[in-house]
Amino acid sequence: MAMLNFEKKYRVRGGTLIGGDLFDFWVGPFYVGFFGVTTIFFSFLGTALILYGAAIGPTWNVWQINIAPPDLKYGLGAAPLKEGGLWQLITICALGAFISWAIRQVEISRKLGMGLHVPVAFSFAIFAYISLVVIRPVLLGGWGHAFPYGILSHLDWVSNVGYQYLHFHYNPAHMLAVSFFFTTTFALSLHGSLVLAAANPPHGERVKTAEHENTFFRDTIGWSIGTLGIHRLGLFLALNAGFWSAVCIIISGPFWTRGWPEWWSWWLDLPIW
Ligand code: BCL
Ligand code: BCL
Ligand code: BPH
Ligand code: UQ8
Repeated sequence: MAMLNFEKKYRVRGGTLIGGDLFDFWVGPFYVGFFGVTTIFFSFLGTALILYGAAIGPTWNVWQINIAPPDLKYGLGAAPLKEGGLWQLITICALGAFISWAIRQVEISRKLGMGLHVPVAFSFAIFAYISLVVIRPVLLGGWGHAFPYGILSHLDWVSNVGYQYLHFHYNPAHMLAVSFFFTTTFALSLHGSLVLAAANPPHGERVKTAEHENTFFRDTIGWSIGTLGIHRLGLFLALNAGFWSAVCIIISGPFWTRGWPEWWSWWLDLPIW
């Protein structure tokens, strides 16, 4: 991709966290940097290990390829390659790739003199992943509690773990997470439609202003959160969705071992009935 003229101004040296000028350059549109190299390294290695796992496995059917974590008998130890060791190496690569990706975003933000909001937001997704494959398995004492890497097999894991707690919908943190996911989509649909309605009028008509946007919602619901506010709200909702997801799975097992419907007996036990 040709470099746009104005981009020269933004492609400046510095802002790196490690290694000074080493790898401080661009390849086509991509900024590389030390953490771009580590991203590529972990991504290639992890993907190659998945392909190797598929090659020694029973099927090339993409839906059914499955790389499972070790049996519970290995606890928190290292397992032989073909009995979960592969999963352990792939998990290390995935963690390396995701964390490198976030740090590369930090370097790019620093070069541009921008806030660190995007990498901070991404770190909530990484936290959710870590809660599934590190935090909960460690608290339960076995890598076998993590989810398997396969398109259908990871869905089986979600369903099985859900039913292990009889009715996962009764998990209060899951309720919060689900509600935040719904609210995030609700907010984005309001925002996307409002901005397009104001800023993308039919041919020949005038582009409307933020005042129009404010007025639309004042007319409709009596109040407008404002053009900056909606972005703060969106970020708040999305990060809470990720955060409460992580909480809902970390507490399932380590902090509550019975069915989730039973948790609600505190309500019936209130002394006010
Ligand atoms: Mg899952 C579905 C990936 C964790 C529950 N899940 C999906 C699919 C995709 C996927 C195969 C669509 C996701 C999507 O649009 O996301 N899941 C995926 C990954 C992780 C993960 C990569 C991870 O943590 C590293 N999933 C989990 C955990 C559960 C879970 C364990 C709670 C979050 N997931 C479910 C349920 C469903 C999925 C339930 C589905 O119904 C859906 C499905 O259809 O499954 C068959 C939003 C993100 C984007 C749109 C960005 C683009 C992401 C692309 C599509 C990801 C491709 C992944 C690729 C096939 C993995 C291999 C990588 C290569 C080796 C490099
Ligand atoms: Mg539930 C979890 C919604 C029914 C059992 N459930 C979740 C949460 C979410 C949800 C709140 C998953 C989101 C998440 O964690 O994202 N569940 C939900 C809804 C219903 C529902 C809306 C519904 O009925 C309408 N759940 C049920 C039923 C149970 C049940 C009742 C099964 C029978 N549910 C469970 C279990 C779990 C959930 C068990 C969980 O473990 C899960 C959860 O909270 O997990 C934390 C977080 C996002 C990630 C983990 C993705 C991380 C992505 C990483 C960092 C990057 C990947 C990059 C990729 C590889 C790159 C690809 C290559 C590029 C494309 C080039
Ligand atoms: O760059 C990005 O977006 C363009 C970052 C990203 C983000 C960001 C980014 O900035 C943010 C703010 C979020 N995600 C936010 C969130 C929400 C939480 C706040 C949450 C709902 C969420 N992301 C979820 C998800 C999901 C879900 C729900 O499943 C997926 C699949 C993603 N996010 C995916 C992504 C990527 C598109 C991107 C991103 N979120 C991060 C790209 C990245 O890290 O690239 C480096 C790594 C690779 C190119 C490949 C690594 C390959 C591994 C070594 C092997 C694969 C292992 C894997 C465990 C196998 C899984 C198999 C599955 C079938 C289960
Ligand atoms: C082999 C190879 C890749 C070599 C590269 C060469 C090399 C050595 C590079 C090193 C650097 C490096 C590490 C490169 C990595 C390259 C890779 C592997 C890239 C993978 C990219 C990836 C993860 C893609 C996933 C994209 C995807 C599926 C997204 C899902 C759909 C969504 C959510 C799309 C988002 C649309 C978008 C671009 C939004 C951004 C945006 C936002 C959020 C915004 O608010 C806004 O308004 C202010 C915008 O307009 C300005 C936006 O664009």
